[in-house]
Amino acid sequence: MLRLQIPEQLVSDLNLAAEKMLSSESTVRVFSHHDADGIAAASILAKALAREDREFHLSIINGINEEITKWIGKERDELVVFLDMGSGDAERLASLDADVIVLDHHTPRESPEKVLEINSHRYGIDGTTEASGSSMAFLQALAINPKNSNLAHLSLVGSTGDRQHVGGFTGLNAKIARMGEKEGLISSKEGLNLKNSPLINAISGSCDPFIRGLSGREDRVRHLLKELGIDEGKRPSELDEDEEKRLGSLLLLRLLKQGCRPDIADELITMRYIITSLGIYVSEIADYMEATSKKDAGTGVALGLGDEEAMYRAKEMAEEYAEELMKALLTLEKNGAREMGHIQWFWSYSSEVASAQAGIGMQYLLNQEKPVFCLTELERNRMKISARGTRYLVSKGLDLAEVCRAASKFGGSGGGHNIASGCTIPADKRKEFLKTADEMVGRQIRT
Ligand SMILES: [Mn+2]
Repeated sequence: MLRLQIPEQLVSDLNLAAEKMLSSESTVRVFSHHDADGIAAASILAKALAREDREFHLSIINGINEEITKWIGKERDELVVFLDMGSGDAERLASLDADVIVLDHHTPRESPEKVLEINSHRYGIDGTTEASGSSMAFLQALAINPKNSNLAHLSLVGSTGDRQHVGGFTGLNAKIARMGEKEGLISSKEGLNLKNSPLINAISGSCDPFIRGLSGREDRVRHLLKELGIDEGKRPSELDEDEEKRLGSLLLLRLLKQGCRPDIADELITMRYIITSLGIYVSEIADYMEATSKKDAGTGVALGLGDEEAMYRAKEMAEEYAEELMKALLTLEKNGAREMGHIQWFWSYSSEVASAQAGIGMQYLLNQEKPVFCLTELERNRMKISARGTRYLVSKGLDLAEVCRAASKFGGSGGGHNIASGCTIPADKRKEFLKTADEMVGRQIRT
């Protein structure tokens, strides 16, 4: 813990939480968030508790709603831990008749006194860029037992799932990456931000970066590689320096030409972290986890715990998910988004890929001056909205968490980060919400 040089108050709060978990006479009830970060965080804490022979019961959930609080009441849980969520749910947490620990990195709001809320932001660590739910779970695991430092790679998987690796890990994440390298868990090397599969697949199957005219189009990629004189069967890691340079600069040029901001196009050459025991990129495991969060979160947790069979299943799910996402991105490439004064929006037909479609669309396909709102119809007259911006827009004042919280004015709820946020609203309030969002963003971004 000292090795990570984290604030003293944070250390003492983590120690207090560890003590509660280790001394609890009842089962530790753990809830974690339904995405790659949440699943990685859950795996980390599950492993740490199992190593201490602590009994725990884990569920992966979408958020803390009334159903969940009722459930906790019925179970008569005494000690409840929320991972990658909980900050901002003050009222619901206050109503619980249990000892509650929150390990989170989302923008905090007021929290009831009886809750031990360990949110990175409260200790001066930026939870949008420097720490994920998994980073917080990893710190907690270290407080439980320093031997858990050998879970550092899972922490990075979670942070990557929350896209905190973009531009290289910083702050707490960077410290954890160094710890992982020192322990020999991971190694890093700069390279092309593509999957390490044969180039023909790595480029045509690339959703992120989405390269206009190449992503989703095998024939054009084949043609391009032929022109460059590069063997389409080679993997990115097998390219010699000259080949990597030629291919890299060509792809970079294409990204800039399609309207990508330079800071995003630059991500094409990035630090690649490899999990040494598996020989697989951290980002690929994050993709596996993200896919399991949509299809079967239990497989994701099993993968995090080191189950080989789960790894195989998760890989299949990731391939299936990538196919669906590619289809959605090609549709967005073709149709674009509808623009209002300060925002843009589009419909997604798949709630499974909607948030990724919005995030990637924002970075690679859409107008860079306006955040995007992606709409998906849910059952029972509800609608899900995923809002995505860029670091550039945030630097100009954009705060999508504030915008999505406005959903409560329309009988919905929402929140998140300044750069990425989400909400659900009654479907018939769509126009009113978009109008409000447009006005709010207009006030936030003053040019
Ligand atoms: Mn998270």
